[in-house]
Amino acid sequence: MREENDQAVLTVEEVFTLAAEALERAGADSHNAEAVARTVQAAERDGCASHGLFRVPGYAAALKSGKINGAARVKISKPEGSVLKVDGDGGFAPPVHEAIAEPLADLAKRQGIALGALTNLAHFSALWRETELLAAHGCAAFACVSYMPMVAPAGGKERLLGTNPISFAWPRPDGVPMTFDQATASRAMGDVQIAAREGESLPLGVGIDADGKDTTDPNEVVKGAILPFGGYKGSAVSIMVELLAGPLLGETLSFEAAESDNKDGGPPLGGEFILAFAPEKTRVNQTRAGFGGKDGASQTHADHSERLFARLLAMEGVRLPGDGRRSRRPKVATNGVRIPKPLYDKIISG
Ligand code: NDP
Ligand code: PYC
Repeated sequence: MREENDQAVLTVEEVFTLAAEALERAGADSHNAEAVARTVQAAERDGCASHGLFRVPGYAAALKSGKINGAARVKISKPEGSVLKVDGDGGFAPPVHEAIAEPLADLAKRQGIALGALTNLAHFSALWRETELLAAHGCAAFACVSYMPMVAPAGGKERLLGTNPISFAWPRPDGVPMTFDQATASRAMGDVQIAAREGESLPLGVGIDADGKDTTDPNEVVKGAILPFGGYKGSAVSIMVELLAGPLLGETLSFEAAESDNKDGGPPLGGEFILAFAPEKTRVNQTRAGFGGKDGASQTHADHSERLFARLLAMEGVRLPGDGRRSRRPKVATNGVRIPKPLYDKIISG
């Protein structure tokens, strides 16, 4: 680590070590600490400041308060039809994601589609890691998770919904999936908190203050609520996430998670909904003309989807989601990962 202008500058390798050691000091065993550190490292490698080292103090607080089991071992039940029930043993989500990718993909390849019904885990990271782990096994994947109330539903003035992210990954022949991963709020809370830390203002329409009035001040939004993305449409998607990650799995809604949380600043325990699809099982073998193939010639799902990606990329100004994140890697590798020195000190001092 070197210091520059009140920032700590780290290599991507140092990010892993910093995170893993902090989590072990806070009480996690190496299995859990290293899995979380891989997720933190991947976020920083891709320039996702809101879900990298920024989250380590929260992870550590949840370990120290005893809310999270730092020695958790994922329990994967025998599949029931297309459902794979997974108990996170009260631990963090990343070790669960690493453990289930292969069995969930295998189940999808047998059944066409498989639901990873994840319960009793704490999610505090970006979701693209779990959908991309499944894409690496040849599956398309969708994941969503709720959190604690931070978002006012459309028409409302008070927080009720989580920032409730959704991620989708589609495997591609070159091994680099098309992935999107986005909060269903107009901003992730992490980005609102970082804007507050940096003294920046937010665009109008991102959030409201505690009195329900529009504000551009992130400190006021932290006390009030973020608005859903796209008005009532985003609000509807966020409600769907609450239902899929909560009642569908027998897990908490965001407001219930907050009611039982000990408010240590770390993530609450809850559920995560992950669907894996095996396109080779779900697709009709399409040999008709009109889908880009020659009449009578078969076409795979991969050939077919590449037609869409080629059309998209042929348009000026269009890029695929996920490519922005990957394009940041060389710059991060050259310039290093930069975090405020007070955040570094907080991570080191535990
Ligand atoms: P962003 O708004 O930064 O990005 C959303 C998606 O849009 C990304 O897939 C991004 O791809 C894509 N995108 C952005 N710009 C373009 C463009 N010009 N063309 C095509 N695609 C584009 O994400 P959010 O701020 O909503 O969320 C940030 C992170 O916070 C997510 O990783 C999310 O999982 C995490 N989060 C986690 C929560 C939790 O409870 N664990 C809660 C809320 C959020 P690219 O990355 O390539 O730019
Ligand atoms: O940035 O909104 C957020 C968030 C909540 C939980 C993890 N990240």
